[in-house]
Amino acid sequence: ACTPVAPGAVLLPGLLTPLAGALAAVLRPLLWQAPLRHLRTPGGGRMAVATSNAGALGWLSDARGYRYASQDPLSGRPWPPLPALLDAIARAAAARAGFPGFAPDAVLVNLYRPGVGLGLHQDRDERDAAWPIVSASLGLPARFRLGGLRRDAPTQELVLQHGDLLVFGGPARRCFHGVRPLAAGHHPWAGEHRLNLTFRRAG
Ligand code: MD5
Ligand code: FE
Repeated sequence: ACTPVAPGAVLLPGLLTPLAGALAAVLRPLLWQAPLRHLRTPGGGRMAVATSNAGALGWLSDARGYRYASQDPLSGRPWPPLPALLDAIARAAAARAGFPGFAPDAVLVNLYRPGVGLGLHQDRDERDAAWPIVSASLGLPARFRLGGLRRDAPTQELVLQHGDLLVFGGPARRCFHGVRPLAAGHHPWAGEHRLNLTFRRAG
């Protein structure tokens, strides 16, 4: 199924479920090389979501602001390469949603625990917003909020489940969005966690 949830946003439900074991095998060494961490925000806070990256570029937040960088500030080394399996998943999802030729150069890994959410925001640190963002959800379900081009526009909610892929292109690429604080739960693949992978063409 290829379900449009808003103009430019396409849900591919459950597509990753059969790949969960293979995904665990590529994510484990990746997160060992570039561990999940709670970044500082420009306002002086600490992100509730823990993040890491793979690929030529990685998304960072610190006192200086938001940006993409080619090195992990924790190690001073390049981010781990984008595993071939992840690259293939992102390209296939984008193609199915109408974006052939998508070549991600960054995957941002987001780890949520019960009580942790992500406030409404836009993704605008990437060079060319003509490329979509591909989002993969694993582990505990999340109530995802999709709004409009203005922060005060009404939002719709959809539940993202383990294995779901969501492609944001076209008008949806610039929409405000967020994640409600996770409900407590246990997932056989992820324990008390939700893992979200967002594939981007950042540079
Ligand atoms: C998540 N992560 O579930 C989401 C999935 C982030 C983030 O929001 O910035 O890491 S990505 C959702 C997304 C990307 C681009 C556009 C839109 C949603 N949208 O228009 O709704 O952890
Ligand atoms: Fe976002």
